Amino acid sequence: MRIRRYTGKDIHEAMLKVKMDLGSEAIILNTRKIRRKGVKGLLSKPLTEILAAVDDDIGLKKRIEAEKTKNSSDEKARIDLLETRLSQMETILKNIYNDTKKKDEQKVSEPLVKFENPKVENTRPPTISKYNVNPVDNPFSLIAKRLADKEIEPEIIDVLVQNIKQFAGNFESHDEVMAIAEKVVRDMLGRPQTINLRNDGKPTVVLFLGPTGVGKTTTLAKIAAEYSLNHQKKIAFISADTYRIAAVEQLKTYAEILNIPVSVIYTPQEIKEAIAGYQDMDLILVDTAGRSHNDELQFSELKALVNTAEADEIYLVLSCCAGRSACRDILKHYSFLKDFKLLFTKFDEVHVPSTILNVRYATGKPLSYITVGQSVPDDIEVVNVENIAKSIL
Ligand SMILES: Nc1nc2c(ncn2[C@@H]2O[C@H](COP(=O)(O)OP(=O)(O)O)[C@@H](O)[C@H]2O)c(=O)[nH]1
Ligand SMILES: [Mg+2]
Repeated sequence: MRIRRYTGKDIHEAMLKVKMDLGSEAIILNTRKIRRKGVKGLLSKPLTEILAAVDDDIGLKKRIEAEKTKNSSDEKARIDLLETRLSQMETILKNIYNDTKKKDEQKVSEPLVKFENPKVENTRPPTISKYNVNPVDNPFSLIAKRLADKEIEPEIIDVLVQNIKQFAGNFESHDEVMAIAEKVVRDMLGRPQTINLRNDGKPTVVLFLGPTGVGKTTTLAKIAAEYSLNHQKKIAFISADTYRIAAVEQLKTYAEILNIPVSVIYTPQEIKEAIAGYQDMDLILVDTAGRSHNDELQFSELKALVNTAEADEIYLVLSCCAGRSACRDILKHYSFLKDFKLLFTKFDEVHVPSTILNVRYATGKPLSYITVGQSVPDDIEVVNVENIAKSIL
């Protein structure tokens, strides 16, 4: 890690120096205003000083970045190819299923498996599985056990295993069933959706809600950096988190670094005015206070804010670390929301992102971004459902 100080006549000049010297991977540790020494300092405007750091393995990071960019341009072609292959695979699966079905007409007794799907039972004659020696070896039971070990809700396991069976038919090789299982989990996770910018010249208003400490403010800054630095969009922040002075200060610090205007509102009614003041912006990101679940007054204020803001999009921000019962509790409190997307933080702090599947199933709402560390602006990605399905299974 290398740490250096840079000064400039304003934040832009100082940031430029940071970028030229340390590159875009630099992390900003602190910014402050300083004066030149002596009489000259008293007469002139204060300078901006930035304390910035960069990891020494920056070369490695660069290579990873280059690889990422290459991959994303190839991605469309890859998805097309995969989709074609998948539909070919489905046809082959169906054919083999029909063949096996005929052959199995005379065979008897099916091994005892949990999560039997009655519909499949009624329409399909009993079969003998290669795995019928011991139910534990049955791939469906194995999958069910794995999911249960990973704290996936029992109801979800039930649905998943039914679907896997329906797709898998009589496929019995472990690898084949696992490949199908992954596809079923991916389908359940759905396609992630990101911010959809309006194209009528009006700003897109996006609200971030969620419990205290999940990472709303940090995430807002990451998204703002992405849209302002990489997409050249004009961004404004509105902070509705006035419960803690530090919360507003935190947002203001990011705003200053990114040169983004901020307005602070103290009552839900003020949001209209704040939005009206930013009509020349492309994107307005609204930070809110995490509410204590038990404080009904705070929640009714949050509801009022949601109703008054008439935001284009709402993101419910949740931590991957939240356990099953905590999640249920949180979702109950935010059940007044109609349309929203799910944004998960602290992916880097869990081994298996089971919470993502549990919450996705419980709400039926689309996934969006995922944050993978504390670093602003780097540690945010669009959810990769392939990776999540793999690690859940
Ligand atoms: N490990 C980890 N920490 C995070 C992540 N996102 C945010 N944090 C940390 O979580 C803490 C609370 O973040 P903050 O944005 O203030 O949360 P808020 O109260 O929801 O606004 C801070 O220390 C952040 O650095 C993440 O993806 N991974
Ligand atoms: Mg905050």
